[in-house]
Amino acid sequence: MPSLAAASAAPSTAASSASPVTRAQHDRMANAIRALAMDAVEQAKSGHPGLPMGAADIATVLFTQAMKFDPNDTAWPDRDRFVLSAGHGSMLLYAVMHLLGYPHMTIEEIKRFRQLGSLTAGHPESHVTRGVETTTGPLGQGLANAVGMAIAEAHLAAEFGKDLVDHHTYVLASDGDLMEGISQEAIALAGHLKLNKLVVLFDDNGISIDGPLSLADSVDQVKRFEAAGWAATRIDGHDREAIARALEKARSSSKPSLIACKTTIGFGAPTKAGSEKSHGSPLGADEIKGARERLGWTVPAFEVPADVLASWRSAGQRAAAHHQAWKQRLAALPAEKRAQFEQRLSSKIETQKLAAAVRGLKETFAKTPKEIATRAASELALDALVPAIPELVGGSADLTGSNNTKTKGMTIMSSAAYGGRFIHYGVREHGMAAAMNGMSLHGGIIPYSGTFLVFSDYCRPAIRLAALMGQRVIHVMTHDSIGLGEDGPTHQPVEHLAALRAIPNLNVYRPCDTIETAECWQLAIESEHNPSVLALTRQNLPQLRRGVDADNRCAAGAYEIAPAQGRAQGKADVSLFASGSEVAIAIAAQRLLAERDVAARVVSVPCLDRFLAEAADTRRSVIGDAPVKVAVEAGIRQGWDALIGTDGAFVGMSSFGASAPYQELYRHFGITPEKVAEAALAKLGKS
Ligand SMILES: Cc1ncc(C[n+]2csc(CCOP(=O)(O)OP(=O)(O)O)c2C)c(N)n1
Repeated sequence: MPSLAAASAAPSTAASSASPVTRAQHDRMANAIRALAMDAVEQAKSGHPGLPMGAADIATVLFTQAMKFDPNDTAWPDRDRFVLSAGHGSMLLYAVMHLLGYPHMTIEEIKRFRQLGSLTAGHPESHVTRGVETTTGPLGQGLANAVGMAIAEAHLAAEFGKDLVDHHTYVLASDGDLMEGISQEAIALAGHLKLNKLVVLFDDNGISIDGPLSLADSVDQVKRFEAAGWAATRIDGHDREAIARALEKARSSSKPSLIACKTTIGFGAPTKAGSEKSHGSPLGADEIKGARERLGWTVPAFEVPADVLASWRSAGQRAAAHHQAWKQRLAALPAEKRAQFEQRLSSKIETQKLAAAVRGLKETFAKTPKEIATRAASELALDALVPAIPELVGGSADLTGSNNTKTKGMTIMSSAAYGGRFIHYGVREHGMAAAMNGMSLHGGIIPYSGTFLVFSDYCRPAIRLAALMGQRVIHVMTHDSIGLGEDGPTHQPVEHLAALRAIPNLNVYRPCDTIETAECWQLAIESEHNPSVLALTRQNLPQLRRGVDADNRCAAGAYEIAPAQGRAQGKADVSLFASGSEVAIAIAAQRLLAERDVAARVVSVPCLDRFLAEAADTRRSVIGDAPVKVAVEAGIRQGWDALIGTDGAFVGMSSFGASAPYQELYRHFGITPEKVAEAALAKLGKS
């Protein structure tokens, strides 16, 4: 094992069980975290002091001896990642960042804990605070994000080599994190992929909100992790040397590592330590006074003694030389490889390559129109996009053949081949979606995945966080309506499009044919700060777009795909709005209406979210001023009133589906050209 001297030169690969500080120094450094957490929570009159006080020893050893990072460059690609999965303990992270010398994490920010516009939100928010690696709070998500980060590290290391990519991902997880179901998916995937640079420190304090953990849980976590293929150990989480030793061992493990650290929640608080009373509310003045006495902390609130701060600040600089050496290695690379790496980590994709690939697809589809399902069109799109966009890493939650997310050229990512670009996530939709967030946060990867649209419910908490964080993750969700047929109502999404559209900052695409599918893929890949869902059909659809449009017509979210015949642009008796598989139905209805001398126009709405974000003028001109408006979508009405108003007619679903061949279901539920035409005629008083 490398010596202590080596630890300061190259902290990524080295640490020593012998601490560089004395026990007394360590205690004072850890107590600085405890005091800042107590003080900030007290001042905010809200927050969670228990975890930061209990886990202060773990954090002190981790950040001052094991981790490599540069407070002055939070975007350094080869930094170790730290994920505070138990986001309620946010003051732990803020205190550590302040003590280490992250320039923006000033004492003023600590004093503004939980206040509007501060960098110290109630739970850590990566989109608000540089140096916070992911937004946590919903328990279990951070742990699963970290699995994605470790996957990204392994993948990029395989591609670019360990000279550029060689870092660890550390997680602090609580009882709550490990009780959440998502943790099982994450742990199993990490064990299977042998992500040996993932280290989970479990804050094993035996307390949650309701009281002792024994009220609700009796899992042996060490055995549980071992069963999933992890190296797992149990230590005293207040013993700095045991923590250092365990970390050192974890770093040389061939498996992911769990270190279960026995701690006392609220450590130092005279009456509330070891009790749920310290979990989630200010300790109160008397308790804080008592804690200060016990901890020997004599300075006033928000103050840190100069010697303690100096120790922390010097720890913050431990990796400076390492960072410098990394920069030199990068600079010494052949220009092309360096440019490739910098491009990959910049999160700026090569838009010209993307545009060329999409143009090629549109030309091919225009030349030989195809009547295929949009899931199949998506596969054709991916055949062109995956080679053009090296950031794309695909996968599926055990529905690869149904989701069409694996292109012919893709190889599988495994513990023997991290360079593979397709991940078999197993039947783990939630873990998959959260791991995708982690990959995107890590950088260098645009993850896309596959499952059925109905199982978006199983992914939803992670998709919501992707939207909150503004992460580019792409969910291919096929079998997007009753059009999937015989599998029946358990598998037929009805409310899912509306439910996903309700998530701010998420774009839900539902293309109507091959060309729209290619365009929607382009938009999803270009959306650097939005997650996307591509809702795709199982059943074949006619190709409605025939020419090659230079523009991406889906970009505005809605456009007139079939103008009213014999009328000036936008002038019509009826406007028909539809998405996906129902656009063809609307066009057939347009023909039926023409037979009744009714001029109807059809507006395709591949992305309602994008459309509603357009300027009012654009929206008005696309919606048009036809006196009758009808929307048709094989889902619920919710959301469509923004186009058709409360007076508009809606043809779609208002109940669960049923098990039958899909053509019969469309007839049974009245989603047919005839019913659309009837709805329009009724509104015109012509029925
Ligand atoms: C998904 C989810 N459910 C519920 C909560 C509310 N919550 C916050 S912390 C917590 C449990 C606290 O116990 P533990 O995780 O052991 O943290 P500790 O008490 O040790 O700080 C709960 C239920 C949450 N944040 N996320």
